[in-house]
Amino acid sequence: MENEKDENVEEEIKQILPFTKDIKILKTPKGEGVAVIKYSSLPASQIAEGRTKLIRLMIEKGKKLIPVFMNDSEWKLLFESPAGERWLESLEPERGMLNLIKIFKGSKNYPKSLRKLAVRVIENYSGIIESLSSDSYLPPHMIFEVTHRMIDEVFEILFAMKGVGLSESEGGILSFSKYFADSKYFRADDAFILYEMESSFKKCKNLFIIAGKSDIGRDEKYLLDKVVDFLSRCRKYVNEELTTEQERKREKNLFIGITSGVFLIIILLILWFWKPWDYLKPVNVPFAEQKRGGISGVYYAGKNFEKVITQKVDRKIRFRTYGSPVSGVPQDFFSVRWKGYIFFPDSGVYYVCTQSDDGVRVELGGRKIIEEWREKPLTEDCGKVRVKKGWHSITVEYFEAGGEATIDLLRGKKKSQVESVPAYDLCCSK
Ligand SMILES: [Ca+2]
Repeated sequence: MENEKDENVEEEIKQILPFTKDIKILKTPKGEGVAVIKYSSLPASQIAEGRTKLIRLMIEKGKKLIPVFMNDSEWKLLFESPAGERWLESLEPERGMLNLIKIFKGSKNYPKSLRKLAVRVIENYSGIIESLSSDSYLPPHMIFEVTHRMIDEVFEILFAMKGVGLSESEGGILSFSKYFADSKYFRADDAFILYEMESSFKKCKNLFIIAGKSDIGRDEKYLLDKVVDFLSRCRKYVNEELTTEQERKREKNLFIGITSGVFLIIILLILWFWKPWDYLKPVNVPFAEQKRGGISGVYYAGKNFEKVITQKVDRKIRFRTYGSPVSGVPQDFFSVRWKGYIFFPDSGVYYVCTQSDDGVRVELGGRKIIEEWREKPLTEDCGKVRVKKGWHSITVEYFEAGGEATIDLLRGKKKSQVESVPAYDLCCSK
């Protein structure tokens, strides 16, 4: 007989909620029921709408059946895991409502499943109350009747978490402050919500009987808001209370891991852009201060330093000629090697460039920065360097094949603003 009735209810639920994949009706000790409804992924608004319709139908038919919605994984957890089995057992009349909290509190194996179920139940209730309070179709006393029942159940959950049944606790609901007053989530007067609910129910029901209808007034609206606020605090409390030390530790470690990972990435990014290892360090040449003003160059016959012709100090590494740059050097097929020091007045990024016809190569601080050792028309070639302020060793090699012979050593902080390196920043003259 009972089963037959349940089947009818299941059919009705399926008609109202076409997205339902499965239904199980669970009886509670008070002879009421929870309809656990498995749903497909659907927008929250559609679920809320379906839920409102369903509750309305249940109330109209005088059935005290609270719908609880669960997705596939929650459904699986509830009906296919040992954790779920015990939850279902706890709904048996002789076991007491939601004793599950007590059962799981002692078991270290399912803290997460328990927490999820308890939080889910409270969230569902909260959603139901919110949709009921905006439903002008239902008489308020019916809304308060359902809300009262759900709040009652939530108190059962809270008390069960303290290891006591609400009905067996001394003082019943009045002992609420004894157990929960020290929690940051609750106030001593939270327990009075039940009484307020009761008196609102009576008031609205009397009005309904006398006038044939009643509306939700400002007081009732305020009470329902208060209930939703209370449920939100309950959810936080349950979530925190049922998180084990181990889980907290794991979360903390994860947080530390992520934070230090992010920190490391930031450090790496800073290093990547700053490149401190990339800076050329200056050389210690104390004589350079007195001997600055030019750089020594050796001039050769032949494109590849075949025969020394002369050595002299040039004020700049710079000439442009169709003839011989220095007397005795042939006008074509010669080469020059300047070797000495160059001064950088600031630390930072510099462009060191040559304008040359023909080939050129430049070594700065032992690092090759320009290598264009080939016959070519006049072109500018640059190397980008990071230097520390001070003197740095430099070697500039150049050759001329035929025609025009040009070399100029330039420097600047921007590539578009390089200028010939002045004699003052070259070393060494005699
Ligand atoms: Ca040439």
